[in-house]
Amino acid sequence: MEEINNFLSADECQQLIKMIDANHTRSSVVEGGTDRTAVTNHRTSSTSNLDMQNSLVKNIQSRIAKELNIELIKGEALQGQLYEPGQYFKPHNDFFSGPAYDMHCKASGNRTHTLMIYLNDGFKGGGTSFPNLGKVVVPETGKAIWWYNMEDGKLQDKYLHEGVTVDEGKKYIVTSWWREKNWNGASDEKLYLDSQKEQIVKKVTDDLTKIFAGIEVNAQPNGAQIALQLIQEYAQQPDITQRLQTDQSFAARLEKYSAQYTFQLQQMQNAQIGRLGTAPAQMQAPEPQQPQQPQQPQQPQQI
Ligand SMILES: O=C(O)CCC(=O)C(=O)O
Repeated sequence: MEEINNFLSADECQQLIKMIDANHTRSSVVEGGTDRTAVTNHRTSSTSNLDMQNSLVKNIQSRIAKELNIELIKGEALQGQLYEPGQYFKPHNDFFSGPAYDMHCKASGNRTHTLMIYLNDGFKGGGTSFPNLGKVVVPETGKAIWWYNMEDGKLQDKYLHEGVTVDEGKKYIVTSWWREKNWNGASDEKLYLDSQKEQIVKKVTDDLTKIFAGIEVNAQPNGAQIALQLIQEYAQQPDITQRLQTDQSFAARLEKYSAQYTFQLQQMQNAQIGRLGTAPAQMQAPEPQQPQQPQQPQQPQQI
């Protein structure tokens, strides 16, 4: 792991803090062993998606690429993170594995490097702990640290890290992740959905048969785009259109099923731009009772 003092000036840090203050929402993680992004007790901070058109943000992204000796196009959009008193990010790795890899890496590849920058200091607690290295980095305004999430093509567990609880004051950082290939989140998602399509079509077709037969069913945890298209095509069939007009409970079952997918689609879009909403009945992402000490490959990953 490398530490670079004064990677940003105090003035640059202040400007970024202002951007984060102006726009942040509760951070999310990919739930361990799944492809789902959710707000959980594993990470209680807030995230701000920085405006990649802003000249300062652009300039910082270029300086990071230079520092890491990596092509600019491989960088994900920069994020700011804010920790208020009592907030933390439990131990995690930044690379994706298992279903989360399928969801987020099919086009862009995995995360090879992480660089984070402390925008302030003077708060209590809030260091960055690397338990496998036996090291805790003390935040200092403008300091950057970076490490490899992959070396020689292999995922590196040694950089497991934790944002330790902030006891007093506020902690602001910027996080920056870099990929094996050109970063393209939309293509990652599309390739994933294509691979899931056959399975989703079968499941939704089965669900629609059940709804027709009077059975209430809930949406599957993914595949919203495909499902909504199938539902629309289904509802436009003349016999179904007619039954929807005359059978209210059938219409209600189909409407509820469809609304769950609409919500899911919004959640996916919101996760990409850093906002999360409240699920309709049956769709609430479960908060784990007790955050577990993460173990490979069940570790949550941030997104
Ligand atoms: O807040 C920290 O010190 C660590 C942040 C972190 O682990 C992350 O955002 O990935």
